[in-house]
Amino acid sequence: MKVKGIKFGILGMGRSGLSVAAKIKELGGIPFLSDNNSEDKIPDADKIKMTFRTEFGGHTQKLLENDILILSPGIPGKIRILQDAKKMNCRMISEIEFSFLIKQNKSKIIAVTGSNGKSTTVSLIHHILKEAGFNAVLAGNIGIPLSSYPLEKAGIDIIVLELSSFQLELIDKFKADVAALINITPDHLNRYNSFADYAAMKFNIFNNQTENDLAILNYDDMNTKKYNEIANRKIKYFSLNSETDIYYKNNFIIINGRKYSLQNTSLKGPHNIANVMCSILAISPFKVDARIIQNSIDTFTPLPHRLEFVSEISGVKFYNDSKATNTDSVKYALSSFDKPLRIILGGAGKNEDYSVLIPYLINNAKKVYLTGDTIDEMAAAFIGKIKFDVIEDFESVIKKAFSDSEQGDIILLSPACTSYDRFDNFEERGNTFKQIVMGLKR
Ligand code: UMA
Ligand code: ADP
Repeated sequence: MKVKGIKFGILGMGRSGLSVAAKIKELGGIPFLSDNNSEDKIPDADKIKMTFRTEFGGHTQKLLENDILILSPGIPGKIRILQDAKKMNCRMISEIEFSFLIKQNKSKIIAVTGSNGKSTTVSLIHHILKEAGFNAVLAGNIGIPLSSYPLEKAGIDIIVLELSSFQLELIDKFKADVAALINITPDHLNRYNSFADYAAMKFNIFNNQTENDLAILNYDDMNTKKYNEIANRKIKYFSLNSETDIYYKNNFIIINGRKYSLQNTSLKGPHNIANVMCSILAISPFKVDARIIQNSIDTFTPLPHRLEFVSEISGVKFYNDSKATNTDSVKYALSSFDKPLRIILGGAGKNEDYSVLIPYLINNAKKVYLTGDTIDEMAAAFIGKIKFDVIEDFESVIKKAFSDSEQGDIILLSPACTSYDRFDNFEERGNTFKQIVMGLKR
């Protein structure tokens, strides 16, 4: 892609926007950054203004004076300025597409999407590849913009890329050598018109693949298993229940007759077995020694905020699952323990139907505690079906769950919602939970 001398209008001054603007400048292009937030709300606005041409407090027609628009993932396509841009046939791409277009051909891409399990899976893939000696980098929705790497230079063997549905919206030429779709369950329904629209974005991960590329699908997920339009490439399935290309049987993961043990892994729950299977399939074209794979499964440290054990106080165990921001991840959390738990639910909602949790709560919850902005919505879904306490304050809800507990109980924060009602992100919510728990210990 020619960048030198080209004018790029970039929407969003978050991680993606700033990273892609820096790359464009480095390659001789002319970036113009636009954000709908006012200057005082953008961190380091002074520095940004000194480095780039900018506008704050709204996206104006100035954006349309550029040759190409690059959208940060958080920018919904329906905003006014983008409607104008469409009418003018202005070229619009994502930060992922731009990065792909400047990348060295030799650097391979393993891309992973899904409603849940992306970060765990890409982190495990990256860990295995590093252990095997590849120069592999981890990028995308996990928090590191793809454009922040020296993609235009030789040296990167494999890019392990986590892709959200947002990042799959504006891709065109993007092609993954290996593309995996872990699952599709309701999420982000506040951005899309329907579940079908959301699911369609996820399938974009297979766009442009050819017979030399590998597509990985979950045989247990009705929404991905049935997908039969992805001809012209190799397809491999993973399953917890059926003997597919890779599967789970008698406590072993089996692929081509070879067995991997999960005896020493720190990952918890059946969903994580699926993530491990997906990871093994994803690295299969790269010929990694089986001993290295087994050793990597054994040594992988699970990411924080995903069913993370925090502490045990007076015989009560606390787990932080702050990254559980939709109902499906909460279903898996509830199925990952062998005894009923006290679960803290609630936060900022995404138009999900919370009643889908009822059977899981009946079977696996000792008591339910509702907090956050979704209190009314959740209470309306649960009333008459399950008992719950309502406590608005985050610290108080944790203390109440603890004071109700007896020895042997488990308290789990698994909110089924984003954190934006009270916190900047899921990490802040999870860290606050951990601090409060450690306070109880003291
Ligand atoms: N903004 C506008 N106009 C708008 C809306 C937002 O200018 O109409 C501005 C905001 O004021 C802000 C900037 O856009 O200054 C933020 O852009 P962004 O939301 O795209 O955030 P980034 O910091 O660029 O982070 C993005 C991803 N964020 C989202 O998809 C919302 C990060 O995923 C990702 O890690 C990062 O790129 C690097 O690739 C986060 C996320 O929440 C973790 N992802 C969702 C999820 O996992 O559920 C999809
Ligand atoms: P993502 O990056 O897709 O959000 P994470 O690995 O960060 O995925 O996990 C997010 C939440 O989903 C956590 O609560 C985790 O326990 C749960 N989870 C992880 N893998 C899966 C899976 N394969 N299916 C359902 N839930 C999962």
